[in-house]
Amino acid sequence: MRGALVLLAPLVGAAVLTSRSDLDDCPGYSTSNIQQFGQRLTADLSLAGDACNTYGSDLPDLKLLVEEQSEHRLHVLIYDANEEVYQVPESVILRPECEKEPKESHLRFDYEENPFSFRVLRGDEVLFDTSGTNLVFQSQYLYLRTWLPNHPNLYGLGEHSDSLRLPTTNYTRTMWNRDAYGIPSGTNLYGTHPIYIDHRKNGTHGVFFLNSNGMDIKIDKTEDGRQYLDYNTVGGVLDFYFLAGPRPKDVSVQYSEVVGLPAMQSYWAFGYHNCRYGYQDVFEVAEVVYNYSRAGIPLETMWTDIDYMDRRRVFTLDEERFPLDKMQELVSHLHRHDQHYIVMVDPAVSHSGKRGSDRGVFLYRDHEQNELYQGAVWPGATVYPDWFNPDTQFYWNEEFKRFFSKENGVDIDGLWIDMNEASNFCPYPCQNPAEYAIENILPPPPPPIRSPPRRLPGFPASFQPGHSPSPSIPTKRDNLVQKMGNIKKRTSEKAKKIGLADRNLINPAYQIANLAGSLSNKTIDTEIIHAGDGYAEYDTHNIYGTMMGSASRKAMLQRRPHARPLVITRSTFAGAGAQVGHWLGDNVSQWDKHRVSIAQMLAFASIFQVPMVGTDVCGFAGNTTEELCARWAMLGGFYPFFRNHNEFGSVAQEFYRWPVVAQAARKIIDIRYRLLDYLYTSFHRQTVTGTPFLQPLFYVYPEDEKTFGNELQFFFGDALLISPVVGEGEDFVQAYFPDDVFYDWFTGAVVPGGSVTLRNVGLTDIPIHIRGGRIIPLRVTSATTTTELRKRGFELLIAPGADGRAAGELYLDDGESIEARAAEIRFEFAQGRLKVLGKFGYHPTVAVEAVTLLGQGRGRRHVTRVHIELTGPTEVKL
Ligand code: MIG
Repeated sequence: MRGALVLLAPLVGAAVLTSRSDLDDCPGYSTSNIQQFGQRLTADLSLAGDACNTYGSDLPDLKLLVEEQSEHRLHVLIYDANEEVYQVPESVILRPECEKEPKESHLRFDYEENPFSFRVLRGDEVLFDTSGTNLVFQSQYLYLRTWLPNHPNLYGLGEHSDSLRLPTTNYTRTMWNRDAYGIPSGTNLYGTHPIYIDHRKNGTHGVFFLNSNGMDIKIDKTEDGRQYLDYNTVGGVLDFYFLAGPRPKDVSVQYSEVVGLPAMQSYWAFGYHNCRYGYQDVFEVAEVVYNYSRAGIPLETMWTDIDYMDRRRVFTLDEERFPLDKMQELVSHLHRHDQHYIVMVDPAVSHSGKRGSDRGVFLYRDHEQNELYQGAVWPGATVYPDWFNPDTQFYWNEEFKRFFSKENGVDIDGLWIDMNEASNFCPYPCQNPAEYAIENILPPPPPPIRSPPRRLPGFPASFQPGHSPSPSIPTKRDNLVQKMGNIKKRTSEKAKKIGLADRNLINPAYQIANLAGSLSNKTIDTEIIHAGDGYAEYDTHNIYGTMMGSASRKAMLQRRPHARPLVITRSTFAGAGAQVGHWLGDNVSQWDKHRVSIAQMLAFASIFQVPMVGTDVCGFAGNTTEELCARWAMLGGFYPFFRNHNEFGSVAQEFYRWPVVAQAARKIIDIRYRLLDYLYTSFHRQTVTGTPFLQPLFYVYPEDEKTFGNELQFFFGDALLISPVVGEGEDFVQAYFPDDVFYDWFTGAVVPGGSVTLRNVGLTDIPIHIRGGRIIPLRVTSATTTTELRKRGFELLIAPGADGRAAGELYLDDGESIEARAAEIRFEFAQGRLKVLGKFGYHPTVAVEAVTLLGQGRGRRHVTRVHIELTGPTEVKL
């Protein structure tokens, strides 16, 4: 019978194969040698009967390790006794330590010995319960099921474009990073974040499954109506972190203690960014910069896509369209105007264009034969850096140093990395990537350079019509890159946790529901073995993008050692936020993608600890419309990462293209910039405490059931409730206001609690409400750049709560240094008195110039002119 199942595997597909009955025959494990000392329990688990070998061979001997790591974190690890099975390397996720003397744990581990099953409880409440199902631990398949209460409120398990609160029947979340053009719902997208939070009225908890193998997490009910969630993964070990909560934001903080706190960003990074794929030449890029300034829309950062590259090869310039001298003039123009510049880098390096001496740092198909692995992407046949090779960082640093050199290269301020799932256009088995590229990828020769350039006042003469192009300085291909060290031989005989031998690394019997088909299709072959310890791509595919992110962050750091690097990546794994920000990939210029961006942003910022996040404003694929682009501009003003980006060939959508969109953009950038220190302060708090600064409503009102399914409104910082218009042709919002005091941002009016229809929301409007009890630091006026903005004085907006009190914070530093001197100021308001407290390690050049007090009556707002220096504690009577 079982043999038949294995034979059927490739034909039937994953969905049918995991029916319980197939696994019911598996014997489970029996427990022995149980030892408990202090906060730690260990035991041996032995296969309790005949192997069922469903999708590989059952491992006879396992070990159990349970640690109460802190009062709110329980670690449960089930691994192979020989420690051969792959585990996510510590270099990617440094494991948290146990607290030396933890307080008594809020979580309790409870288990059955034979067959082994376990439960995790908080008080009397069962949070996780594997009883009645036998866990399966095979060479290429692991299975574990937990029972859940009916109608659970589950969130997380990204990256996906489904509802924020996950469906609970017939739902599969597949984790296998994929170049997911169009971000279809119900499919695996670019990143892997196997954490869910389970929100119940009497408390919230989180479950993080630390595993990077391909997996299906299934949420469904049994035939007799029992709710479950199960894990089906093709490798790795069963490594769980249970996070006790009890509030949603506690779970987020506790998760940050496992995967790391997110990276702080520079002040300018929160400015407005413009990008598009398909700018033809450096003149067109300059023209866009010019048009923004002419339209009076503050442009903080200009971006360039792969268009700048010579035949789309990384670390090269198209010498005709993006010659170095012009690129340098463009960058200095931007810098002189306090603007910034970012370009894209892809991981895949052109096979023919690569530097000969650095071959050692790419992936090999066959180390012995010295044969490189090749795929096919934009530049044709390509090779891929092997981030496990210790020399790769050196290579990457040198490429960055040379190509992005301030003196001789393109002096970028931030970095955009793409295609790092990794993407490979050539389907498996990619026999002849070069031929595939010629037939399917390589574009026809591009049109001649567009001339003459347009008149661009403010740009150097060489950008103006009538100027004859000077011969460009060729990009040097010199011998900066030293001979790379010889590739290290695979040393898996000694190293542990690298991966079992003798597996089918291409077609495991259990097929996850990867939309791209087999594991290796449209990516790097999963049988490729990495340098160094010899990890298989089969196990490490989902961390490729994150490893590129951290290598790129380091490479940016060695160019500018003191500045916080802005690295925006497409592919992420759990914990990536400590190094990078994320844009949500190739969305579509459609209303449903505009709408789902809210849930996607919240999942990344609030749950996954990747708070520097945003989706392509106005939409990437397809053609946007004036209405959609205006609405998206207003919503994008509240994305932490605010960037307009568009696909090659789609109608132009820079904010100045339509009068209404331009007006919307000016208005929302004005509001965002006045709020920029509030954003910066809230974001900073997340980077030091893990407290999410963007929050779904249930994070703030965890007891209000009406908030649990709300995914269209959100808190921006803990004081502002944003309620965007989400439908085409609509000028209203069906909003919900929890039982609290909320003031209208524009009028100061108090809104009643409950479900409210907000009407007459024009294309240049977005409802913003201030939560009572908070003080928001504002700049008195906005500015055209964030550098200018920092010269504006402050205004404190006081929104008293029902008790008449309010409090707020302001974090200040130089805006870019990694080790910055800082001020952490707290404002407290009660009975007409404002106190300024805190640490004053950084002195801004400006003071608080105004205080606005919102009243409880309709539209009451009282402005007092003041002069409060933010250099030490003080108290003011208003
Ligand atoms: O195969 O660089 O998601 O933002 O414009 C497409 C071109 C490659 C995908 C990215 C998109 C970018 C595009 N890239």
